[in-house]
Amino acid sequence: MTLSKIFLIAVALFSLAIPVWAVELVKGENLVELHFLLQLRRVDFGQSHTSINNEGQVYSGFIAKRGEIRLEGSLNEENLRWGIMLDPIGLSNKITQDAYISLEYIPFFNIKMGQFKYPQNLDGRTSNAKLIMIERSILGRTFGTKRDLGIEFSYNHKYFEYALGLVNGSGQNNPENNDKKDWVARVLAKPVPYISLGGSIYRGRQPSGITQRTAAEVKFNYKNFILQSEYQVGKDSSLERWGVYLQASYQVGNIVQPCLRGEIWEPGKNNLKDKKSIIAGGINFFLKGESTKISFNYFLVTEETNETDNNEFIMQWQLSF
Ligand SMILES: [Ca+2]
Repeated sequence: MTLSKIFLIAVALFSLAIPVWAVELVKGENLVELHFLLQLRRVDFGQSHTSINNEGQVYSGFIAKRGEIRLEGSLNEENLRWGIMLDPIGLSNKITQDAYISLEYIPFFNIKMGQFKYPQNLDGRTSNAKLIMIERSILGRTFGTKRDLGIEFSYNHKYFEYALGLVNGSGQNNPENNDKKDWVARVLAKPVPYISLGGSIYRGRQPSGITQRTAAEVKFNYKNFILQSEYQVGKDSSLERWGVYLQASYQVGNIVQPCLRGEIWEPGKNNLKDKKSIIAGGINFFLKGESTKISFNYFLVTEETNETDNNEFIMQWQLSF
């Protein structure tokens, strides 16, 4: 066990002893909040020793998936916000997740600079603690949930939401690798409180070739019922990939939430008959709020050709405040 993991477990135990959602480290004008997310899993998959959800995992077993420690605060009557987020459990080159300063002086025009998750698709934008299924869709994590260094202009209004970013394009914790900057945007309309619909795009040029993404998304959230769907196509040099999914969930009281998702994913558009269809079903049992829970998911994976035994069962314990 590495020192960083021992440190993380110490933080987790310390945190469990504090019965509040966000810990105020410093009182006064310069308030600092501590947030925490711990995801621990038992994963079982078929004889093929390949997992669609846990790349590089060859054997079934226990996984410490995430241990995110987030510090954030604001100055000047919340016109200036800042945040850093570390994950000592993750890969060594991914420990620093977020590091940003955000200026919120101009109406409808917040400006953020640093490293952060840039705006791209709905599943990717959903924070790790608030995911309904244990794993994102393949579309969501292939094209979304990516971080980079750059600047972002955004605003979240009752009737609309936009985010426009300019980023290096070289990815999280990587130095810039060419003179080109990539641009990215996501725009949503919210005509009524329970519907949001919109899309996102990414246009960039890497040393290896162009990067392009185009996505459309819709979310319907009425009382305890959530239905969301999105489509996205992406091009990296000559590799073209696309996916589409539909996900539904219903929360019964404050205790239990069954969820279901169907997805089609094509990892290489130029290859014939390499599509996968994934049907995932699960249930969440809430222990405190919606972010501290025990979840069970089953993934039924069907290949268009070369069917492999890679169906997967995941149990996850998640603590978050
Ligand atoms: Ca670049």
